[in-house]
Amino acid sequence: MEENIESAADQLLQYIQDPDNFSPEGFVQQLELLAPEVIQGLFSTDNANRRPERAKELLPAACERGDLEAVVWLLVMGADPSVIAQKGSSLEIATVHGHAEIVDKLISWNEGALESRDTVIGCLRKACEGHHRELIKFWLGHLNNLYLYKEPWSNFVRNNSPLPGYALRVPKHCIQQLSDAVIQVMGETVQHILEAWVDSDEEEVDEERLCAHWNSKNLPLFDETWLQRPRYNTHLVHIDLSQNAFKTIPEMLLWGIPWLEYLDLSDNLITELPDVGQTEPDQSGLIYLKVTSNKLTYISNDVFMMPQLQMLSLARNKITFIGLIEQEGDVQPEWKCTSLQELNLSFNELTCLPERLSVASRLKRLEVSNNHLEEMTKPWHCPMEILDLSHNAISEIPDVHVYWRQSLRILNLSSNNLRRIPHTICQLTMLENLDLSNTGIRRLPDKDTWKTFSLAKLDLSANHLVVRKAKMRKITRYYGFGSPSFTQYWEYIEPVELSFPDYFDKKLKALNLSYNDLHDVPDSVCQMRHLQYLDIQGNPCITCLPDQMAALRDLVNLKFGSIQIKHPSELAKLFCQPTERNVEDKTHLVKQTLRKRFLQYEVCREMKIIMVGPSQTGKTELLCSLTGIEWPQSDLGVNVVSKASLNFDKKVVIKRIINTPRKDIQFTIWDLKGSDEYLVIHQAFLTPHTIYLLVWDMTKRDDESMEKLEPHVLNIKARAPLSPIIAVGTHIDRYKHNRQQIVTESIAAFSRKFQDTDFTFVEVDARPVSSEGIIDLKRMIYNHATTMTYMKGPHRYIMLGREVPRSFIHLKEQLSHAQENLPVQRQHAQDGVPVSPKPFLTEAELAAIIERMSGNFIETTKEVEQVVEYLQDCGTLIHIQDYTYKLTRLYFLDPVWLSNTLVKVVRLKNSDINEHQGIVTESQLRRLSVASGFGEHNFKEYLQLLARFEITLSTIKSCRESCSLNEPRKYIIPSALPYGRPWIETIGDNPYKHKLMRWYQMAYTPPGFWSRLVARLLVSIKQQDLNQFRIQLEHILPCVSQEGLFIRHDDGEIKIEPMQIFNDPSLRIILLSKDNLFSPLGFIVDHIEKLLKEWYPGLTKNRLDGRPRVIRYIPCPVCVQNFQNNTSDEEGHQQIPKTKDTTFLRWKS
Ligand SMILES: Nc1nc2c(ncn2[C@@H]2O[C@H](COP(=O)(O)OP(=O)(O)O)[C@@H](O)[C@H]2O)c(=O)[nH]1
Ligand SMILES: [Mg+2]
Repeated sequence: MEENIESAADQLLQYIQDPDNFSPEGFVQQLELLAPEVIQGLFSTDNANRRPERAKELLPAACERGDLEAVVWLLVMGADPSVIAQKGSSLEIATVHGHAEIVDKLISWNEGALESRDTVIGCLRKACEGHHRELIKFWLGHLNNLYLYKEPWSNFVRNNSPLPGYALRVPKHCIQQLSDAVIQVMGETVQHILEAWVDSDEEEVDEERLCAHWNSKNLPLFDETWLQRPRYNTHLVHIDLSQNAFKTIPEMLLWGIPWLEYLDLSDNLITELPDVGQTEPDQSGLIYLKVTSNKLTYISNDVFMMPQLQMLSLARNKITFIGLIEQEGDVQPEWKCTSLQELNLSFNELTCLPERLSVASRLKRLEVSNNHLEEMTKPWHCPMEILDLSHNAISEIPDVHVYWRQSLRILNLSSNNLRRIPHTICQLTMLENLDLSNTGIRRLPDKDTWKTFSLAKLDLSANHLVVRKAKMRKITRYYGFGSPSFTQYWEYIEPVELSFPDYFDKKLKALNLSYNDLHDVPDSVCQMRHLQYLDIQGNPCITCLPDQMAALRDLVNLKFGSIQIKHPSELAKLFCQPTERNVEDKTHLVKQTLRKRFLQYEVCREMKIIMVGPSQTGKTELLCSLTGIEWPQSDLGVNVVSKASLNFDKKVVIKRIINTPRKDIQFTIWDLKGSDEYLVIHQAFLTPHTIYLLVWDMTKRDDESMEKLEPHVLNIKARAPLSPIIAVGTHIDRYKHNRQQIVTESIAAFSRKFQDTDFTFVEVDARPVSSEGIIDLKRMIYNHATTMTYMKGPHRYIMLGREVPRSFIHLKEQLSHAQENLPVQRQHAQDGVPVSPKPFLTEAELAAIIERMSGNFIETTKEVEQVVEYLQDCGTLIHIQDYTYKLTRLYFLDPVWLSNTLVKVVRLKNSDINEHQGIVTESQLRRLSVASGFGEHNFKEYLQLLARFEITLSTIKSCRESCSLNEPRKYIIPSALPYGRPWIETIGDNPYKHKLMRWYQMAYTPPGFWSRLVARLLVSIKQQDLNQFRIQLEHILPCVSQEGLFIRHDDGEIKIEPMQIFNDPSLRIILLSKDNLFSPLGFIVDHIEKLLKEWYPGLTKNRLDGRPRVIRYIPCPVCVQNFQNNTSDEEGHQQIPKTKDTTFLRWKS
């Protein structure tokens, strides 16, 4: 039997020690294999002697392994947890291996273990050996429990108790607090441990500066021996002893360490600071001393004798007195704290401040709040910046401004007995933050006495300030007590206002008027444009917020607490609903509501119509028919009719749209002249949010006439792609028969030509005498006018009836007023006489007009943008949004003048322009500018205006030209470039070996395409300095015309010319080179692509059949090599489509 038991023990032990056995139930399965009597024998306590030695090893082995299951079973079976095995006790083994849950289990089985100091220390040692942080804490905790309430720790330290070597190995972070117990166990080792919290100041390089972070260590008494380490000598400059349990501190700490600069003793239980004793106070090198939150009741003069001290905080003590407790005849010694910059004595029980403080001639910050001061000490000469005297009983303030006018920034006098705002405070010119809350103030000083020009924050809460509007009150007076007869009369109640100095409007950012006696929000507050924070809560009599508060546009935090606003009624809802909204949201809502009321939005029913079309199609006739006005005496570049009502009668308005009464839409109509020279300048006038009438003569349905319509359509597409276009066919009266068929045919032809453009069609007799079809046209205009939308943010709104601030309408009226003189001005401009007033405004001039308007709300750039957009939509001014040309600075008031100015350049006689190249000099343009009434000063803008519409393009002087300084700057007028091919074909042998081509097949050639392209290329070729393409600039000889560009340089030629591909008008680039010099190609292609994108976006879209409008071909260079013949018969070669819009061509060899 015994053998069986022994072998069973061996077997189990082997099982436990075998690292390969893992399963949690493994041990139990092993037990189940054994006979019950064997198991009993293994753990039986009866005959302990018979128990085999090996059985004792089982529990320690399971502990080492960390097998909780096995440990539990062994304990249940009766294994003794206190048995000491070879490697130590089970607890120690579990601890050294870090098995916390097993330690827990073992202790719950044998709680007595914790009573034994040896066990606990032994385990702590093991935990330290194993570096198990949790277990070290665990055992330290038990050690604490053991030693609580026993001998004071200091005895241990002094008794030279043996050094437990392991303590040195305790990782620093494991010990959060040094309790009595730990210190007891560790004895002098405390020194070593404390040393672990001494860091060197890394910022100092030359000299080692040590900082002792001995805060929050639960230290009860400071022991001088702690500092006796040679390393600290002259190096320990910073000691933090805050949040410990000191009741006293040794004298040497304050006075005996000359190198100590920083000492923090806050949050201890110190009742008294040691006096200087034998040493001289001068020896102290302390710069920073903090003894807040202790139990000091009195401060001796010595603390104020430290000559180096800059910061002293004694806040949150119970100090009642500073200095000697005076007996008769005693003289208080002079203080020496001349370096002191900050002194904090708040939260004490002082009744006065000693006058000796005036030696602190560098004091910047003095905090004495929450004491019992009845008066403030006399000010003295020092750069005081921050002064906190709040929560005292001060009733008088001496003349602080005499010394601190230029320095005091923050002054807190709240919760004192001032009862009025002292005059001296109003004189503090540098004051930024003034707290006068809860000081019993009833009224403000006269607004002229204030000189606090820097004040940004003012707290006047919890006073007795009154604000009330004038009103009548009904008084009922009875004739006698209990008498039924009475008289009633009205009594006038005087208004009471708060008047703040005017500069508050620009400076003040935060104002607190809460808990006063306000019945209304003061008018003066509504003027403070920069206010961000306003507190009016606790004034229950306020029931109305004035609309003028909308002027507080920076306000983000309006605190109204529980006051109930009844007026305006829109706000009442907001105030009575218990909403979850935060203050910012609420403030925003209030501001929005008030703003809407204040701005007085008005409904705008204005629209702009622009009529375009070739000349002699009947536009001007149509204008007369629509508006009922007489034929204008002079047919101008733009015929303008403002405020036309178009007389929508019942016949017109079939579909009534709610809220849009039919009659009151006001139209501004521009009839733009359509001849070629004007076509170039149309782009200046076309704006979005406009109804376009494309007028065409229905008798002219041939291709050529249709062609003429195209540039107009393309112009609209380029400038106002979303605006509706009504195609108005005129001269319908010419067809007496077959009218319907002709109309259908015309529409079909029209649709074919402009496949991707949306039109509504109408046919009319444009002459006022007949006005046939005009009603249909009016109906269409009405429908478009009432359904046109605009985008604002992410939403779409109906244009007509949109709400516009009154100030916008004001501005419009002002500007229209200025236009009354227009006919005279136009005549002057025509005659070249300086126009006055100018028919355009600069940014500054517009701003000045806006500024002059009273009560306007156009302030931010965004609002200016909005008003300009509105004015543009109404046709009051023309503004060209173009940042590249900086034209945004100009606002044109008269379309007629603008049109005349622009067309003057286009009309330049051929003799004025350099014959071949369409080039004009700067002086010529300057003359034109003056003649247009643009004025000398605005020549730059004049040039920009011309450049923006590519009426002129500036050429930069080439290298050669710039050598001669007197050479005037030149400008190209693309539309004035000569016609014809600009080169002579090379005759005879082609000297160039290499050739590269690109083709652009285009659905149509839009107006101005060629002239713009060649002008742009010409300008940039000179600008770009072709040197970068290794082309010698000196030898460049560019020739341009309306139809092409030709450059011959040293190495070869560049040609850009029109061609035909499959009947489509196309463009061809040819580069010839002796030496494979083809880099300019990329540059040319870039220009073409850019031009297409910027001016002719319609070409970048697909045709209706899905083919691209522009197809780019790259002819195969090898085939091109062999193909020496230069004719334009490109048919009959094989196409290999390559990418979506580029096709490679391979010539048939
Ligand atoms: N019979 C007829 N003549 C028209 C019609 N529209 C215009 N006209 C005539 O065509 C000429 C040119 O008209 P106008 O309005 O000056 O064309 P605009 O250059 O487009 O402004 C004038 O003599 C008109 O009388 C029309 O619908 N029917
Ligand atoms: Mg006309």
